[in-house]
Amino acid sequence: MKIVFATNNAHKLAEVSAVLGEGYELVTLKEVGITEDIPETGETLDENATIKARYVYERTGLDCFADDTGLEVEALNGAPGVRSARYATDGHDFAANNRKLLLEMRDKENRRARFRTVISLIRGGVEQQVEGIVNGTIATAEAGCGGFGYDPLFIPDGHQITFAEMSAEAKNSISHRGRAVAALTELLKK
Ligand code: ITT
Repeated sequence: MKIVFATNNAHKLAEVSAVLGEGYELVTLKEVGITEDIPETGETLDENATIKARYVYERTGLDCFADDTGLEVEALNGAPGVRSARYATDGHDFAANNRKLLLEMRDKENRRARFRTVISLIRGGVEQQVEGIVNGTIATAEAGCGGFGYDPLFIPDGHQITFAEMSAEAKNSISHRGRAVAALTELLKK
């Protein structure tokens, strides 16, 4: 089954295709002629996932899905949340975002956080949403070089290492995105 995944993030594309597995051919935005950044103007992850999926559907009429992900830190009242990509700068500067997060967390005892992924699927013109959550804590220093984004600072519950220190398979098996894509797979089977 061919389906468009509305992302410009190559890391996400790799993670999602690994979890979706055989039987699904992910089509990229470039392949359907969308080369501009899709504006993420929503105030919530749910809104942004919807905006991205509708943007693609309205231009192509193809079945598609989009995810929006945020890191929600308890001691920062849920920040960076929906602004996770643009926490430190206007762009997707992972290193600057991690530096800012460590700075904001320097005197915080409560280091609880979660990653939340919302996926909006539009199939046959009908829209559905699923989500995936992983709880954990923010490390006191970066560790590991796998994954992307905030992975070097996120220690999932039940583990002593960050997502960036795990193999891609290990991260996918417990991550927010892995869980959301598992729910997406169930929707696609129906
Ligand atoms: P698209 O909108 O093109 O899909 P994006 O990078 O903007 O790509 P999101 O808005 O969903 O993706 O994610 C916001 C930021 O959250 C992202 O830039 C990363 O910094 C961070 N992030 C998302 N998923 C992550 C993950 O699995 N591990 C660590 N950080 C992640």
